[in-house]
Amino acid sequence: MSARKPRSVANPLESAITTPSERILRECHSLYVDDQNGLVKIASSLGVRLLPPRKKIIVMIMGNHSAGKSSFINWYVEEHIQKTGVAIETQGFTFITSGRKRESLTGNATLHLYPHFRPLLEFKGLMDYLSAEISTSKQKKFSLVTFLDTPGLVDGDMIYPFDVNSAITWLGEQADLIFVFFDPMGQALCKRTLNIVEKLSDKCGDKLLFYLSKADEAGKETDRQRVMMQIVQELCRRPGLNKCGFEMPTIYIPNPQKPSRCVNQIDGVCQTIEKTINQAVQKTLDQLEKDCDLICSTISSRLEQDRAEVTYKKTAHLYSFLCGALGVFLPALFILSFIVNTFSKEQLDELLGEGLTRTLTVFSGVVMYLWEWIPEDGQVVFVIIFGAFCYLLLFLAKYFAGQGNKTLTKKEKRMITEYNDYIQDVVKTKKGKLYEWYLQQCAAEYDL
Ligand SMILES: Nc1nc2c(ncn2[C@@H]2O[C@H](COP(=O)(O)OP(=O)(O)O)[C@@H](O)[C@H]2O)c(=O)[nH]1
Ligand SMILES: [Mg+2]
Repeated sequence: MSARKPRSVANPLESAITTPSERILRECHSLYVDDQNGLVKIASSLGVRLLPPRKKIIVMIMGNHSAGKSSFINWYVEEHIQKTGVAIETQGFTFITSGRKRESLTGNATLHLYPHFRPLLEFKGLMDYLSAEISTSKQKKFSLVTFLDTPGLVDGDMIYPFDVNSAITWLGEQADLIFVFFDPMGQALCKRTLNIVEKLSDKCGDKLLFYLSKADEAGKETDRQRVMMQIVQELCRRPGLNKCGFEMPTIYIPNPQKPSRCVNQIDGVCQTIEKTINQAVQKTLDQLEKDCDLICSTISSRLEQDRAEVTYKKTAHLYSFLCGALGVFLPALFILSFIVNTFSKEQLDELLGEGLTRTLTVFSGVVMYLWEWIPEDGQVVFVIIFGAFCYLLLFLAKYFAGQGNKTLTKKEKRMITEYNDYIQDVVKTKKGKLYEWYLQQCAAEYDL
């Protein structure tokens, strides 16, 4: 029996299929989420919150009911994932993404997969209309794209089970690209679509792209031109959208059974997606650099602060020691002087020896001299004040001892220094390599 080769994650077949962009994004992501040395974990130990970068871009497709949104996604993925048809098929939001195994997820599972989208919970009633479809397809750039299919929009009496306008607007803000599909049939000028587009263009106009979908159904070239003019005019009439000069490529799903002479710019859509992926790779690498710098500067300021804290604490401890020593020494000397005074010189010589006796008698003499100098009726007051003064000294000693914030332990200091080294030596080097790789890929693409 021949032994089978063990399956490894990075088998040559898989690395041949994955594109450089995909690998760069994946490696960046793992630099953030690594269990041991992940940047998210390092940053959080320093009190800094980092979000791991996304591994894919999000393309939201919106438009009228029956504009061909779901059909476009199926065409891109080359698999019949989304139901299509003239009936209102897509009532909710569906994430369509690639994975190891074909799966359909419910709302809660979808949020688990996309934690960035947890705020969707605040849209009442939406959870029942949220789902995800995972496909094993690797067609085109699908392994780097998550499509977001949105409810078909219609005007009039249609009641949506949630606030569809705000939900689409919010999701559009999260997306990297927003495609708005207008179809040439009567529905083209749905008011609800225009209202949402107007809102989105205000907040994220740069990622908003318009397409005339199902262009093969528009009839003759002149009819298509008329439809386009009509849509563009309607768009320009909106105060929030009056930048005009809209570009509106015409696209349709190629159908070999029904060849059409109409120009199909659907490949341009794929190129737009690809361009956005490349921008995302670059953004992710730039963010990685920024996050590394943020962590390193946090570490150096933390160490700096710790050094200052240590110096401050040392001074405070010195004061504490001085006050404590005085607070004990002064009353001890005072009491000792009285005790010494009750003995005769011979008794002391015998008890303590000559040297010590001489020192003690000098001290005791000074204290007794000062004591006698105080008028008799003031002596009680003096003892009270003296006692209070010594108490104050002890109090100050305690106060200084408690001064200063917690400083870093040796272990903590070693750990954050190691983090710093790890980021400088490992992460930044890796980032440099990934960047080079990215540039090589760009160069290769232009060469072709
Ligand atoms: N002729 C033509 N029909 C299309 C095209 N795209 C979609 N359709 C048809 O239009 C109908 C609605 O499409 P669908 O994708 O469900 O639209 P959605 O409501 O926007 O998701 C379906 O019957 C599709 O077969 C296209 O490019 N050309
Ligand atoms: Mg649909």
